[in-house]
Amino acid sequence: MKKILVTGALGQIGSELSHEFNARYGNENVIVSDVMVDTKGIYPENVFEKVDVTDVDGLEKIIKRHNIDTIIHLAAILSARGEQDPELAWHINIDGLLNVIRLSIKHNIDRLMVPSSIAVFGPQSTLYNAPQETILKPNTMYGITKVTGELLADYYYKKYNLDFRGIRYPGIISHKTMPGGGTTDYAVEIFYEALKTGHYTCFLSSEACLPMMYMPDCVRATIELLEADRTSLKHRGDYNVGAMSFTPEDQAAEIRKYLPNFTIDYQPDFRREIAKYWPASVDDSSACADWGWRPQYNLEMTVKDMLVNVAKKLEIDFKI
Ligand code: NAD
Ligand code: AKB
Repeated sequence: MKKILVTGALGQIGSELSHEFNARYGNENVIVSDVMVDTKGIYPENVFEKVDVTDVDGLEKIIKRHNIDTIIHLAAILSARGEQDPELAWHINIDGLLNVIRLSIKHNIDRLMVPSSIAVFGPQSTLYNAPQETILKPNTMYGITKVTGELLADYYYKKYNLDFRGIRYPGIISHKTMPGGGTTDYAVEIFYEALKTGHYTCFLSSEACLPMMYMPDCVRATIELLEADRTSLKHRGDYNVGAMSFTPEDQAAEIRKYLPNFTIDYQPDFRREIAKYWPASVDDSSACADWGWRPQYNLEMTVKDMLVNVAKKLEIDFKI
């Protein structure tokens, strides 16, 4: 890995992962890109390229200009926004991905990393300790694009020897960049409302139990898989990774340990139907065996750290 291109670098995951890449590989070797131009001061020390991943020529110019040999392709439309505009989700998640794959083969890209999601599971999947291999027939367009991405990873690995890797991320919790249009976004929003108003109205139902992960674990998992020895990997773009699972009620109870007056109520909307067929937990034994995955953050540690950092961001006086 000499020169890394990150697409979708202004998003929730990209904006933290790219900084870890800077620390690890040198900021001169990390080219960050997004369809948005406003970098909001996130990348003072990187070359930033504005590109739409559905524009194959624009992407190719960047790959050639910077001699890119590794691509972390994060640009995507997430689940909730994807249900509001399914064709857009297909266009960006699949046409954009095919552009990245096409150019990876043409320019001999050494390693391509593309996230998958717990959204690959569906009504016919085993939803408790969801296995690495199970029936994948999701009922959202986002899930369909993620299953397609996983199948393309296997296909291009076998037919073109493309080193394509990916993790089925759970819902990611973080405090630097707000999540963008997902079903698990509630698990981040709740901290802002708890601190600002002491109350949160949740768009999922109280018993919706979903797998979640704190950003430091997400960044570490991504780097561990990226750097793993190719010969030890038995899967390509679809590693299950687990960290913690909880319902909105569990999370509210944990927040109440530090903000005793915090209240939550429920006004479920269309996102409840999305969450209903996502797993409560995942079996990540393949990730553990193949590249040594071990989570570090549980709900208690995540809630403490989030409250402290969100309070700092909102300039609210709060101490644990
Ligand atoms: P995000 O929505 O926060 O960021 C996506 C970024 O992609 C945004 O900055 C957006 O401007 C950019 N983008 C959108 N369309 C684009 C286009 N046409 N060309 C270039 N850039 C474009 O998403 P995220 O949470 O950072 O997710 C990154 C990846 O991880 C996605 O593939 C997502 O499906 C996956 N994932 C995320 C989570 C999570 O909880 N955050 C969970 C599972 C999987
Ligand atoms: C979403 O809710 O869409 C994402 C995901 C789990 O893929 N956070």
